[in-house]
Amino acid sequence: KTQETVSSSSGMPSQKIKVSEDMAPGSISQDESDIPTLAFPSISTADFQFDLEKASDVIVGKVEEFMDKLGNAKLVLVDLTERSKILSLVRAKAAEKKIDSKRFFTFIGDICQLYTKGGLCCNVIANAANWRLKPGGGGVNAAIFNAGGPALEAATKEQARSLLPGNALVVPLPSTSPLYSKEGVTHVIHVLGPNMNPRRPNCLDNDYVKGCKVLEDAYSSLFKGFLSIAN
Ligand code: AR6
Repeated sequence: KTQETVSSSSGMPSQKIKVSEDMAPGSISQDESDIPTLAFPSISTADFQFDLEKASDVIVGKVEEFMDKLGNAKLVLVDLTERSKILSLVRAKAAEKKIDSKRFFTFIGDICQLYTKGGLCCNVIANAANWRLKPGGGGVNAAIFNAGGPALEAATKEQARSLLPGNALVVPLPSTSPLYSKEGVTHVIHVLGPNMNPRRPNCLDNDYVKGCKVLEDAYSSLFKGFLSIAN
């Protein structure tokens, strides 16, 4: 028996997510979790102060580029509130380009609780990281490291100690991490985007030629990383 419809938000057709009523709390239905799904936040557009119009062009452009490599895998852009400007911009531009809304859509919710609060199974989540790959610092990075617990921190350290702008790092999540056991997340992909905030390291001083290139590289690395797990 299935119930519950979670609407992604207005603009694009809403996603229907099946949640089985007789499932054990916290367990994940087989059919949904079989489909490789990457949930990602909009890289660089909050603390790193990247222009939203430009970022939305980069996101939709990169999604379009990776669409035919995806197979049955899905990409989901996530933000916390329905007032999210980046989600509206991306939805409008994706609709204009007629991007398949079953394989790319937006979703409102905490990226750390997509399954338990939103009924959306995502086996991979992306993080808008800092160059030291350290927990804290606010934003989605603090939330993901917090939810992932010490197991995520240790697994990240095993892979690398730092990240260059435009790069992504795939971290397999140990099953001891609550993100794995509660949310069904098997991998976290840390991504370092371009920074336009003068109070953060490597500020690009409004150089959007460089900035857009670095953001494009960041999404390419993220989607390639995801495909390496999905395929
Ligand atoms: N779930 C979903 N989306 C979120 C969440 C969440 N829990 N929290 C924030 N967002 P930001 P950046 C959205 O600032 O601009 C950190 O301190 C948010 O609304 O997290 O790349 C790091 O340590 C926005 O759309 O990342 C870095 O130093 C998006 O996630 C720096 O901030 C990204 O916002 C990175 O800055």
